[in-house]
Amino acid sequence: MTDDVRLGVWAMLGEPRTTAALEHAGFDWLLLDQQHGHFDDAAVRATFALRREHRVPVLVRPAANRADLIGRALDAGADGVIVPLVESAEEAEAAVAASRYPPRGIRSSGPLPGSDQAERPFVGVMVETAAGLAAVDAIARTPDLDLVFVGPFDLSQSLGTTVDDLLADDGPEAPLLRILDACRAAGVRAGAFGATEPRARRFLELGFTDVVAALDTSVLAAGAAIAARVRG
Ligand code: 3PY
Ligand code: MG
Repeated sequence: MTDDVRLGVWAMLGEPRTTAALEHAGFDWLLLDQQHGHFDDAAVRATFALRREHRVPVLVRPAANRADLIGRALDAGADGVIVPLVESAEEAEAAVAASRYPPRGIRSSGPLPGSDQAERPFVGVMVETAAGLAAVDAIARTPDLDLVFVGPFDLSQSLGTTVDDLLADDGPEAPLLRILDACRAAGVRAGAFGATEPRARRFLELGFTDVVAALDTSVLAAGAAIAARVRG
């Protein structure tokens, strides 16, 4: 595994204390999910309020590609965002602009302490539809974009296949290889939602670097396996 690999853990439960503990669990980054996870704004703020050491970047996935939602996540203290369902270069540019203060972007400045923490937050956009895939070269070239991130559940659904068939495909037209090529050509990072160990390994094998290796729920389930082992 190269030094450039950054393994993430994806928090869905909306549980500030459990989530804050994950910052110390050995992953390289942590994400709070406001799209499909149980993180409302209060849970996001409570999680950041519990943060003491800033060991690893903590990102937020807002519920949608909207400047108000992205601004609120950054004001709460996020080190960056991964924005869902981006389908064009214009939508990618909107996500970057929402994350930057003028003159580069349109982010509004709030007076509360902490809201100006990340001057240059990390910005990832999710390619997870057939339309996003068709536009991936232009999306990846968006100025100041850091990451293109694959959502394999939505992408496989949109392409009429399954997650495992999408992951197994390494033919000349393979969607995941197309996304990797676009990222390499543009010089941005390539990430993906692996979430289980075999899928995370497969994404790494294909060449993705910013791979989600576990969910908060799977971390808990792995700990629960101790009961079975102790019982013998
Ligand atoms: C997807 O796979 O579509 C995701 O967004 C993962 O949460
Ligand atoms: Mg998705």
